[in-house]
Amino acid sequence: MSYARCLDRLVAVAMVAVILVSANILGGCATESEQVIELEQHGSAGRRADISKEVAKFAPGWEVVDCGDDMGPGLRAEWGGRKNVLVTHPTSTMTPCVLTKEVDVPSGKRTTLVLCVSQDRDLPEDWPKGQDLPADWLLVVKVNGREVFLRLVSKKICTEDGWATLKVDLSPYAGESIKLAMEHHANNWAWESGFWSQIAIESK
Ligand SMILES: [Ca+2]
Repeated sequence: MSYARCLDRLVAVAMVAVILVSANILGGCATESEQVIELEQHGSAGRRADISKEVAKFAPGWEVVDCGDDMGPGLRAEWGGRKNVLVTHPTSTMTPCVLTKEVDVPSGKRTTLVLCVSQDRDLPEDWPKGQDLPADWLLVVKVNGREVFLRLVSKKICTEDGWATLKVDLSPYAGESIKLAMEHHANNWAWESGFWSQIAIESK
């Protein structure tokens, strides 16, 4: 959402929940429990954008529902120093954008969901100098409807290049056909765009 709209909405924001979360991460990101402050507001439902073709091109086999149309979601030829970047956005504070895929997890191998993600970093022209952009969004990964991973995607978890590599172990489901879902939730309804430079499932 735009800076002006964000300010308008932030005035109306009311805090409704504080969620303590912890998540297991393999790889180069922090593993400590995080406190995620979820701010909700009423009446913020937005319009949806159909980015199904872009998602199919970026990550074959994945489907998308409930992508909001704020901030121009879809594929960008280049963003954040990387080429071919997918942009998603929640529809509202209550309705995440969801990417899903049916996955046959092979037996006898270690299977991992590998994601490279980032958050908005485009400063508005009138943004106060020296003040960090409060850009973040909440990533939830579910297997067969059960939450197996949660992470607040923000500058804090990214490396110097501005990207975070997140890994979710799918080996416990070896030999099974699972429904994998990645939910992009809003957090604070401010700078909620999610950026994906990689969505991959690796079996070794
Ligand atoms: Ca946010």
